[in-house]
Amino acid sequence: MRIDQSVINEHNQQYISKHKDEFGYTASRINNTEAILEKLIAFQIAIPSWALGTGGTRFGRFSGGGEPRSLEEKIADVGLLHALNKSSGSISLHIPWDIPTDYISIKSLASTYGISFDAVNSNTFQDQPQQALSYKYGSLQHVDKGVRKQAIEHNIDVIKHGVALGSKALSVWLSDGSCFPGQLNFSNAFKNTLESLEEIYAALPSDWKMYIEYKAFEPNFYSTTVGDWGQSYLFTSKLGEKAKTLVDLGHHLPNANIEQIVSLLMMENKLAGFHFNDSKYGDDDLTAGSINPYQLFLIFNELVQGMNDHNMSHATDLSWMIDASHNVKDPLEDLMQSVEAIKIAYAQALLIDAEMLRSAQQKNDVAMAQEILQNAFRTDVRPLLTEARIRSGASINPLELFRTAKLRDLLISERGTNTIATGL
Ligand code: RM4
Ligand code: MN
Ligand code: MN
Repeated sequence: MRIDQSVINEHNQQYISKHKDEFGYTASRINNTEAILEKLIAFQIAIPSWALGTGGTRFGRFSGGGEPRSLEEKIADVGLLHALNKSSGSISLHIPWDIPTDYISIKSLASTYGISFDAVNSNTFQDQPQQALSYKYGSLQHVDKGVRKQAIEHNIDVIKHGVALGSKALSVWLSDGSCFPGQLNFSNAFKNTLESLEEIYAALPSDWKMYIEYKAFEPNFYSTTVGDWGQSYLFTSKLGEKAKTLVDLGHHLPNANIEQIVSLLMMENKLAGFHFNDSKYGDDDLTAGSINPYQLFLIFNELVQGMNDHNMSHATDLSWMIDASHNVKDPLEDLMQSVEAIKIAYAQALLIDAEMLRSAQQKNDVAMAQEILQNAFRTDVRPLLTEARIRSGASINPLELFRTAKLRDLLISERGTNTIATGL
């Protein structure tokens, strides 16, 4: 399903004068409005192919209907999102949940929506029906060389799919670890994993990156072989320049100072990018910014400072993606909310006067440092986001348009109520 540009324009027309007032007020209070708008327009956040259906927990799943039944329909959903917000211009595939068969037609379908292919993700945390050996006791870490070889080959296969689609990175998230003390020799597991990753790394095209994602626990509950940023950093630094550490916001132990992790990874030029989500307890995969928007802002403060210090392009030098699961909300509405929250945090971070902050730090003026951060955080930047959307041909209010145009009902009538999207 596609939304006609005229529907977006007509909807925008209703709200344009209210927006002009709000934008005028906001713009009059900040100095660098045009520069911020340019950055907001360029900033795109990839959508994972496995987050377009209803998520669930081990206790149940409550589908809302109209879920995409195929890769083509997933691309159509991301296309719809992108038409509404002009900020979701790429899709990240998880193999084998989504295996393209005809690359040329999938690529050309995606391009009709203005969608490109972000990082490809391998999956060695589940067994597939025709698979010879099991990942029950791990994949790249496995004590059996045969299992490691199978997992290595899968990753190389994923790279091949990615090359055909125009992706430029492989994301590796391993569930490898152990559930009970004594089950695993930690250093052997590390060495096996490193050796396996080296083989995969050797298969990377020259302009590709390899992202190593860490996660503290789940599905293993005693140890995880890439359990934290230190372990990921150890792997990526041993592997080489193309390997970087991927931060998924939900993958830390409670109260971890993620912004400090981000700052240090950037200092070492080892930050790959993000899987955005929010959480209260563990890997809850909730909407970005829904629980702790201040943390998201503090992370963006470090990101903006770090990217500026290293002369990096905000839009393209790090990888930006959502990794969330929607148990009770419409997946597309939830994704719109995540994109909005991420861009709000980014815009607020762009308001910070880095020189003033540095001078407050230099003078140990703690109160002033807090004032500088919180003044930015408490600024309502939503009119800036709206202006950026208008200038890029998107909707003034994507969520409202999604509802008033009854887009979910249209998707349900096209696809049915009992469809299930592949993914988690
Ligand atoms: C993991 C991790 C990975 C994602 C899988 C589905 O917890 O976040 O990035 O690919 O879930
Ligand atoms: Mn993730
Ligand atoms: Mn996760």
